[in-house]
Parts: sequence; structure tokens; C-alpha cells
Amino acid sequence: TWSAVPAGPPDPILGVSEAFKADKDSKKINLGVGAYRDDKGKPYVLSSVKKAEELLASSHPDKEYLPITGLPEFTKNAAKLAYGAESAPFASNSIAVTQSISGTGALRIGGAFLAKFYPHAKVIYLPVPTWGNHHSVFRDSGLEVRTYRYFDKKTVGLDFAGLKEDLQNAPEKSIVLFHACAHNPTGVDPTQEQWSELSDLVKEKQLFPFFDMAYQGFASGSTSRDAFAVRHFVSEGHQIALAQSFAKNMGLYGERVGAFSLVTESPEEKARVESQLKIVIRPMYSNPPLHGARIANAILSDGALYKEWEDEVKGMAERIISMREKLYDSLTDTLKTPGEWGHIKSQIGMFSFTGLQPEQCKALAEKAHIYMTADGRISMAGLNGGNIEYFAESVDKVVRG
Ligand code: PLP
Ligand code: TYF
Repeated sequence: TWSAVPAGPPDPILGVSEAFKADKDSKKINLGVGAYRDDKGKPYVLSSVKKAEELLASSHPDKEYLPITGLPEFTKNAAKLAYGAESAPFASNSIAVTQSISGTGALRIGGAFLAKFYPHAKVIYLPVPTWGNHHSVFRDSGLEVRTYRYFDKKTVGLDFAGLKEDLQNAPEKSIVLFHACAHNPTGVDPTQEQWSELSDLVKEKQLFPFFDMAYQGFASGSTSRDAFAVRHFVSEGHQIALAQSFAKNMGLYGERVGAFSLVTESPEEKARVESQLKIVIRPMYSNPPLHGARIANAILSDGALYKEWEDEVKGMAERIISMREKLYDSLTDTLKTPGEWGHIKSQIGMFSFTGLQPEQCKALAEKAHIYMTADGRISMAGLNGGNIEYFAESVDKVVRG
């Protein structure tokens, strides 16, 4: 029956983890997948999460189905975290929101809802480059995917002129995807002034802004600072779509906790939109998993746990920032590695787009047991006090050729 099914290519990011696993060298480093590691290189379960789980366990909750749109307290608190309690649509109960299978599931619900109900051309613009899965998610949701310029290889920074020109030239009312903060894979974000300009441009062209916020808190260490773009657009009157993930900022990767929301005009419109979100979700997976949403909600709804969580997010962000500084200092001061490395320090979030070429990345894997994606992206969280010098020396060697 399946003789005509061709073998598909492996996921370019998760494939790096496979190669890493197969390597038996003790010096090996995995800088592929974007998952936080502590200073010992180990996966990190947040103390706020452990406490939330203990609280939950001691209350012996049942295992009944959740409603189609998930745990109501969780979705309300998730929206509050993103939009802010003082946001007008939040305060007026006009945000349609549903729980989702983490950020990916939120993007997919959003894509499917837009494919079904967006009243204009069903075209979405994605930045170049972007998280690879964006293309597949929106294509398989039934949207036409196009791209806009984002990253300038020459300056290793934002191509703001190119970005604006491409959005200017997009048909009016197109959908445009923005990474809310900590752009994956480049680590390059617009400044607050640039976001303001983008908000004006989006308004002028009547584009529909869809924010993917997979790293709230991870960029600056502050969840409210990282929500600047989302909150600014909403305060300017944009009715946005938003995909949220709690994978990174709560370390809940495999629990698959997320939310999808749409700003609507009124509580009445919100109710209509939510009724249709249910109809989109019901044949996909019926209703979402319980445990992760309970953990996230326990943290978001308890003052002391929330405070502890905020400190832990800040701790993760700060460790990543300190690794950026150490790596920059090693390359420039200690090793005098040829080239310009300022972008290592200026880039934001989980990743650094090093500028290393595919053959250099390949050489690092083969000669130094260091694994990263072929585009030269490294997950900064894979670096720690024990391996950063070896990493810098290995980069120095491969750059010198
Ligand atoms: N969006 C971006 C930009 C990402 O980097 C990721 C990956 O972490 C996701 C969405 C979705 O991740 P998850 O489905 O694990 O929440
Ligand atoms: O870009 C990354 O590394 C993260 C993690 O299929 C990830 O977004 C990567 C690939 C994937 C799911 C998550």
C-alpha cells in the first residue's frame, strides 16, 4: 500500500540532536535545538514549576476532559501575561482565546482560523529567515505563504529598509507574521522606535498583524518588556492575532502549553469568534491536555510562585546574556579571532546567528564535536562555564582555516 511513499527529509533542527546523540566524544556540545540548559549543561526544571506540581499533586485533581478551548483560568492568565491587565481589550473582555498545543499548535489554530474566516486574500508574509516550521504550518493551514526581507547578511543586523519596502509592496490587508521578541533564528529584533514605525506602516497598509511570541521573558529577562511590540500594537488599535508558548519561559517544552488569541471589537464579537475557534479545534484534537495548563496556571495565579517564576526567567535570560559576553570577550580579546563579533553581544534571546558558513559548521561537527544548524545558528543556552572556552577556541581554529 505504501510502496509509493517517498522517504521524507529529517527536521533540520531536530536532526542536529540525532547527530549529537550518535557522537561518543566527551567534549561534544549540542548548540542545535533551542532548549535551555543550566550551567552544567543539564535540562532545567524550574523551581516554581516543581512547587506548582507539588501543590497540584497534593490537591489530587481529577482527570476530566477540559473544555475545547482549555482551562479557562489558564487562558485568561495567559492573555493577561501577554497583553497586560491594563490593556483595553483585556479589560473589556474582548480577547478571544483558546489553549493550544504549545506555540506550534497556537500557530496552527491561527492559520486554520484565518484560512477559514479571514475576509480578505488569504496570504501571509513571513520574515526571511524565520523558524522553518512557520512555512509548513501556514502552508498546511491553507494560507498562501510569501516572504519579506528581515536580516541583512552584510551588517548581520535588521534590514529595516528592505522590510519596510517589502511590506509597502505587499497587497493591502495581507497577513504579516512578526516574532514578538527574540527572533528565531537571527536574534535580531526591531528597536522600540522601529516597532512604532512598523505599527504605523501596518495601519497605513491595513495589514493584519500575527505575532508569534515563543520567548516572552527570554529576551530581556522581563516578561513585560518583551511584550512591548504586542502591547504597543494593541494600544495603537490593531486587532492582532497572537500565538503564545510556555515551552521556553516556563521550561515546559514537552508539556505542550500555549495559547492562541485574537483581539476583537466587543465581548459579543469575542463570543462569536470563540464559538468558531471551537469548531476549528474540535476535529483537530477535541480538547487540550490538562497537566501543563494546570502547572502554568498555578504559577500565573499565585503571587509568590509568580514572583519566583519571574526571577527564574530573569536568571535564564541573564545566564544567556553572560554567555554572549564571555564568548565575545574570548573571541576578540583572548583569541583575536579574525572578523567582527559584536553581533554575538547585540543579538537577543535564545539564539545567536554567528555568521559561520555551512562548511565551517560542518568542520566544527566533524573536527570538534560541536553541533549547530547549518545556517550558523547557535543556541546560546548550550554554552556554559565548562565548555565556552573550548567552543571559542574551536571557532577560532575553523575561522583561521
Ligand atoms: N515559534 C518560534 C519562533 C519558535 O522558535 C518555536 C520553537 O520553540 C515555536 C514557535 C513553537 O514552539 P513550541 O511548539 O514548542 O511552543
Ligand atoms: O528553533 C528551535 O530550536 C526551537 C525548538 O521541530 C524546536 O524552536 C525546533 C524544531 C522543532 C520544534 C521545536
